[in-house]
Formats: sequence, C-alpha cells, structure tokens
Amino acid sequence: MNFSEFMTITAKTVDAALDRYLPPETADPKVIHASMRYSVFAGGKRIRPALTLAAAKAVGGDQARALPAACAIELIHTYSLIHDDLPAMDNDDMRRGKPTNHKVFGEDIAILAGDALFTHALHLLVQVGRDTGISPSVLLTVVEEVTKACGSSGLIGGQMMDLMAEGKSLVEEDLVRIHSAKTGALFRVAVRAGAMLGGGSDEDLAVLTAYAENFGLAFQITDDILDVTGDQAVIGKLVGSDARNRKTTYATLFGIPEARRKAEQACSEALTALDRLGKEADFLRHAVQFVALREY
Ligand code: GRG
Repeated sequence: MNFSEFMTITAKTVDAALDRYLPPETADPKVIHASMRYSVFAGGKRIRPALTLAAAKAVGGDQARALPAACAIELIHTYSLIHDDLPAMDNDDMRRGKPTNHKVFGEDIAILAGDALFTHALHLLVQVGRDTGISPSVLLTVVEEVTKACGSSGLIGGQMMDLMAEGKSLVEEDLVRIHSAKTGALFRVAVRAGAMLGGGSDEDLAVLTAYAENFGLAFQITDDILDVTGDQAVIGKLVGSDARNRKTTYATLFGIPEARRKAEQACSEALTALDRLGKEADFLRHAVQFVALREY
C-alpha cells in the first residue's frame, strides 16, 4: 500500500469514527451539532490523525488503540481552524473550498462550535480511550501532552505570537518560535500520542519526536509557500491571506526558492530521524514525500 492509499483508507476510518463519536445533528441543541459537523466534515486532508495511526504502527502497535486520540486531535485541529478564520483573527471567508463556519452559522455559533469541539475531543479521548482498554497512566500522559500542546505555550501561544507579529519585521528565530507552537505542537503530539498508545519505547519516542518536529516545520513552510504560489481552486481558500494580514512568513522572509530549500532540509532531517526504525515506519516516510510535494 502506498501513502495515498494509506491516506484514503485512514480518512475513511477516521471519518467513520468521527461520525460515531460526534453527537448527531438531530440532538438538541441541533444548530451547535450542525455547526460542529459542518467543519469536521468539510473535507480536511486528515494528515494529523494519519500520523497518529502511522506512529502507532511504526512502533509495532495496534492502530485501533490510537483511533480515539487520532480523532480527538482532528477535532482540535478543526476547532483551531474555525477560530483562526473568525473576523477577529484572520477573517477568512473560505476554507477547504467552502464558506467558513462563521459565514454559514454566524460568529456566535462558530465560537461555540470551536469550544464544543475542544471539550468533546478531551471527553472522547478519556471515555473511548478507557473503554478501549488503554492503561490509565498512558491515557493520562496523552491527555497531559494534548492539553499542553493546545495551551498558551502551544497552539494558543503560537496564535497569540502570530497576532502580535502582524505588521512587524521578524527574523528566522521568531518564525521558528511561532510555527513550532502554532502548527508544530499539534503535529508533535499527534505523532507522540500514536507512539505512546502503540506501546513505543523511550527511544522510539525520542526519534519520533525529532521526526514530528521536522515534519511540522516542513509542513508550515510549505503552507507559507502555498499562500503565495498555490492554486485557489486546489487549496480551497483565498491565496495571499498572509500578505493581507501583513505577516512575515518563510516565503516573504527568504523568497520562494530558499523557503523551498529549507522545507527540503526539514524533510530530509525528518527522514534521517527514522533511520533506526524498520519497514513499519514506511507510512511516516511516505508522509514526508507527501508534504514535500503537496499542492494543497
Ligand atoms: C485549537 C487549542 C486551540 C486554539 C486556537 C486559532 C488558534 C488558537 C490557533 C490557530 C492554529 C492554526 C490555524 C494553525 C495553522 C495550521 C495549519 C497549517 C493548518 C492547515 O492544516 P491542513 O493543511 O488543513 O492540514 P486541512 O484543511 O487539510 O485539515
């Protein structure tokens, strides 16, 4: 199975699980559940849950045990996108080729849908994780790491630094700090959670953490490049959002060719990190190829 087949199968497995885990649209209050489901099923690539499942496999673990965490991480990612698109943040009208959540449901409901996705993610991680027979101490560590990744030193901190940086000139160190919190933290925990739930050793965790950090960096640099060179119809949102919000990015700081070189360097370090893992880590290797070549 190649990576694109793996991604297709993973997306189907994750979508079916998310459908089971989320309250139905018929449950009251219907509108909040419709809003949550609208963004969750709007066509995301499911790259983070794919990494969680691939990391569990890479350490020889059972992917089914990592499925609740994979879904929880995708719900948190969706929450971050809904809030990132709000008028008070990036003020984007389109996401994944569809009107953003607040454009369809209004700002008040979009804020609540994001909040509800976060609390639901933690609830399902604990409830389904426990019912799947995951040991309480592993589950507790996963919850600890997921919540840390979301907080003021993770996604929220990264978003805060990003907002404060608008209109200011940054150096590479600033960009690395912002990206590793805003984008990197969720990739890092997606991989680490999969490795922990798959029963990986401390050594496995160390190499997979190095993999995830480089993967996250390459992913974000590519995102910056696509905001300049991407095809709107393919990426599903307006290009040029960073320029409109006067953001320094890898593309504006270094120019496209050098930004590409830096993304390639991060990809190559991600691959090197996997050197001591065997064939079970091949999906993680293919994921790097996907990031290097991605057009959306
Ligand atoms: C969710 C804890 C939490 C906090 C909210 C708004 C915010 C604080 C953080 C913003 C984080 C953010 C939007 C980072 C950008 C990450 C990024 C590169 C998103 C694009 O990811 P893809 O390409 O998207 O995987 P799809 O649509 O495929 O899922």
